Amino acid sequence: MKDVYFMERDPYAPIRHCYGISKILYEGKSKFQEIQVVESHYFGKMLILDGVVQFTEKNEFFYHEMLTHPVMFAHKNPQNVLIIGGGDGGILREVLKHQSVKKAVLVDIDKEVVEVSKKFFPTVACSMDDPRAIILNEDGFQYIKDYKNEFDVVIVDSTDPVGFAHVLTTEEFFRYVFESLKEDGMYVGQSESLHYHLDIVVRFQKALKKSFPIVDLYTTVIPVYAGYWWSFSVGSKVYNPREISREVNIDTKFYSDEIHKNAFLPPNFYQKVLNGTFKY
Ligand code: AG3
Repeated sequence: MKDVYFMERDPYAPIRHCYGISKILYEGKSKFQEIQVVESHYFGKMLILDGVVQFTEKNEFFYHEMLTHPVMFAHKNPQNVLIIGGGDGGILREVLKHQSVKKAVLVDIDKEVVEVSKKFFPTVACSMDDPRAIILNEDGFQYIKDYKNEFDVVIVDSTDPVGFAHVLTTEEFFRYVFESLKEDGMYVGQSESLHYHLDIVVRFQKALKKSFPIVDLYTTVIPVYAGYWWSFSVGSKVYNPREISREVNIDTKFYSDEIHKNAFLPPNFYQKVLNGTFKY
């Protein structure tokens, strides 16, 4: 395979990313989506769902650490954590680094993502056998409806909000998330690119504000996601997501207390972008 490229099509924006690859390691179709694993020259193995790169071996830790730790460290004592999506296990690995965690439930609709990740990405799916982890293959939207006042933190690690993942960005879903959280609970979800998907980010934030008294947004650089500059949306009942409430005492590659503080956008810019007075 000389000069062979995998081309990713962004589901919304007229953007194409191309990656030189040496091998297709797996191609399959689950009940929900197409699953591919390819070996790329620069980023190592990549997991691709419905044609969109989810993570790469080389830099998955940026996303997994940044979706997990800001909220986990803003919360004073996260013990019971729910992960919706995230069937590859990357978020679970990061959540279980926190000693306060007694139970982490991972609910991913697609069992095949879990199986493929265990086979091809052992360093990502490495915590599935932890005694504190419960792995369920169910619909997260239906699952969360049955829980009230149960979780300290809910993390949604979903694919782009098209197709079956769209429901995880609706006002109705955020109401269920709010109700499933304890009185000081926090929610975080990946909320797309501030460059190419600004309308989604704005819609996401507005929907969260309908349920949560504290809503914020932070970003980090992810070179394999369209726009590179990726956003994460937080809903909180009590804690200020910008403030770290415990010592950062876990082993991370990227996340630190300084990164945490700098990840949140200065209010001026952030408010203008989200209320539409700063357009670019
Ligand atoms: N889930 C979010 C990937 C979003 C990529 N979207 C895009 N490039 N348009 C990643 C799952 C990793 N556990």
